[in-house]
Amino acid sequence: MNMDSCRHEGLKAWVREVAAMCRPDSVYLCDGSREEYDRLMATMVASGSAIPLNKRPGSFLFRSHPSDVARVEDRTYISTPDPMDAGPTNNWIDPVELKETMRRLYDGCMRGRTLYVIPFSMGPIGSPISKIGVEITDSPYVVCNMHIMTRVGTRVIDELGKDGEFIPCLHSVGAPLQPGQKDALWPCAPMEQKYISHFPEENLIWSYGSGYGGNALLGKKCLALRIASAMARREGWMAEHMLILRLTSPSGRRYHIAAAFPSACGKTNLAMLQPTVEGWRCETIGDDIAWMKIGPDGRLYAINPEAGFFGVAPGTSYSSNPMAMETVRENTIFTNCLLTDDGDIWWEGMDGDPPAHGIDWKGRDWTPSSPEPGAHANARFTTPARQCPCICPDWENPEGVPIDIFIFGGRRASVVPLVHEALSWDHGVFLGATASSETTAANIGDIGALRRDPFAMKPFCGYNMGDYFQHWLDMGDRLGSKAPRIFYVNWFRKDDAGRFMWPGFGENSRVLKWMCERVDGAVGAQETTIGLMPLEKDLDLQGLALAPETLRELLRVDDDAYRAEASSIEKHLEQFGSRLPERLRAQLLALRERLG
Ligand code: SAT
Ligand code: MN
Repeated sequence: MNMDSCRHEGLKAWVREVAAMCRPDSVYLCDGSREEYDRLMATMVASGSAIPLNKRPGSFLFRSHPSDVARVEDRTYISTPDPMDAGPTNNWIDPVELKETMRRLYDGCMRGRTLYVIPFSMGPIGSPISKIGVEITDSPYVVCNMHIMTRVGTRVIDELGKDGEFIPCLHSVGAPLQPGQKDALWPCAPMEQKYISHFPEENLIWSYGSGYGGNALLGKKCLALRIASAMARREGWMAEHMLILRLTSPSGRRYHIAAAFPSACGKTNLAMLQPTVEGWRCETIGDDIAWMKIGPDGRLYAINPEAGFFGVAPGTSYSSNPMAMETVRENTIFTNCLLTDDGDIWWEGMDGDPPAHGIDWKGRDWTPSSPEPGAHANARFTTPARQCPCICPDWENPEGVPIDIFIFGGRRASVVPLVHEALSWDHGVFLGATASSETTAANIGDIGALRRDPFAMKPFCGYNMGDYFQHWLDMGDRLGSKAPRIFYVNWFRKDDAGRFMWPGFGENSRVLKWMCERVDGAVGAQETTIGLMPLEKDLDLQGLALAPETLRELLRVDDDAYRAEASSIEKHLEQFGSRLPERLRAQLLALRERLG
C-alpha cells in the first residue's frame, strides 16, 4: 500500500519528514497481511538473507552480522533534558545533542532501500490498556518480525482514524546503498554508530545501526517497556518486564501470576510451565511484558502487549520447555541457529544427539567436534503466541486478567532460599528493588558476578529508577487490600558439590501452589528475619525425591549471610540518592533490626 490510503495527516506528515531526511528509494505502508509477509520473505530468500526451512512450514533462518547479535545496553539512551530524570541506571545524552548526532546519521541512510511504515498495536486492538505505535524501518526482516510480535496493519490504521495518538518509532539499519552496490546479507552499522535512543518526554524512539531483536523491533523493549514505563508513571498504571500465567487448581479456582526475572532465569520456561502437581493446570498469557491497570473493581488487571514470543533458542528442548518446542514447529523466524543438512534448525541443548554436520550461525561448516557452538548463545525464535498449545483462551481478552501474585527472583547459588513471601507491600517493593542474580554466559559481565537488577527492569526503565520505586509504592497505596501478594524465589540454589538442589522446571509448580494457598489463607507460614517461609509440611512434595536435609537447606535462612547481603543492598540503594524513597530506606533498617 502507499501512504495515500492513510487519512491521518499527522502520520503522513511524520512519514514525509522522515523520508526527506533518510531519502529511501520508495515508501511502503504495511497492511499486515499474510500475503505481505510471504512476499517480503520471498524477496529475502531471493537475496540470500532468508533460508527457507523444509522441515518447518512457513519458517525461515536468518544469520546476523557477527557484530550484531544482541541488545546493545552500552548504546541505549534515555534522553531527558535533565540527566537526573534518566537516573543512575541509564545512559544519558542531552536530547538536543543526541538528535543532532542522529540526524547526521539518518541523513540519506535509506538510500537504495524501501522505507516501510508499520502501524502496530501493543495489546489487543481496542483494549483500554493497549497503545498504538508506528515503526518506520528500512529492514524487511524487521517488518516480518513485527508481523509476529505485534498486531500490524490496516485494522490499526482504522483504529487510528484521522487524528488518533501513536508513538513514533524510527529505525534504520544504518547502511545506505550506493547505486549498483550489492546489499550485505545482514546490513548494519559499526558499533560506535549504533544508537538506541528514547525521548520519554515526547514518547519518541530513534534507533540506528542495529537490525537485531530489541534494538530493531521497537514495539518490544523500546516502546512496551522504556517508553511505556514513563507513560505508565505519568498516567498511573504499570509497564513491567513480567511474564503472565494462569494457574487453575483441581477445584477450578483460577490464579493469575505475574513474574519478573532477569535474563537467563527461565522466564519463558516458567510462562509455559507444565505442572507436576496432580490436577493443576497452567496456561500462558505472556512471556516477557505485562501492562497493568487498576480495574473498576479496584484490582490490578494485566495484558500481554505482545502477539509473539522472541525467545532464546539454545537450551530450549522438549525436556526444558515442550510447549515452546511445539510453538516453533511452523511460521517461525529463526535467527542465528545452526542449519542442518536436511533443512531444519538446531541449537545447543536441543533434545537428542547433535547433527553430524551442519552450517553454523556464521555460515561455516560445523560438526560436533567444531571448537565453537553451532548456534549463537543469543540465537532466537520469533513465533506467534497463538501457536502455543498452552496459550490461555483469555490471552487476548481486552480487559486483561486480575493479578493475584507477583513473583520476583534471580539466580543465586547460595544465600537466597527457595521461596519467601513479603511481609507487606513495602517489603515486597524492597524485595523487587534489591533483586539480584548471578550473571551467566548469556548476559554481560563476568560469569558468576552478582548483579542487582531491580524488578528485572535495569535495562528497561525509561526514567529514574528511584522514582520508579516510588511509583510501585504509590500503586500499592492505591490498591490497598486488593494488591497482589508478593513473593521472592530462587530456583538455582546449589549444594557444596555445585549441584542444583531444586529440580526446577515443572516442579516449580509446587512452590506456586503454596503461593496460591497463601492467597486463599489455606496455609500458614513461618515468620523469619527475611520474610514469610513455608512450613515444611505445607509444601506439596508428593512424588518428588527430595532428601529432607535438602529441603531444610533450601528453606534455611542464613542470618549471617543476610547481614552481608544488607551491606551490599545498602550500597546498591544509595546510588539513587535523593530519589530513593524513604520507605525503602526504612525497609533496609527494618531488615537490619530483624537480623539483630
Ligand atoms: O532482544 S530483546 O531485547 O528483544 C530480548 C532480550 O534481550 O531480552
Ligand atoms: Mn525480556
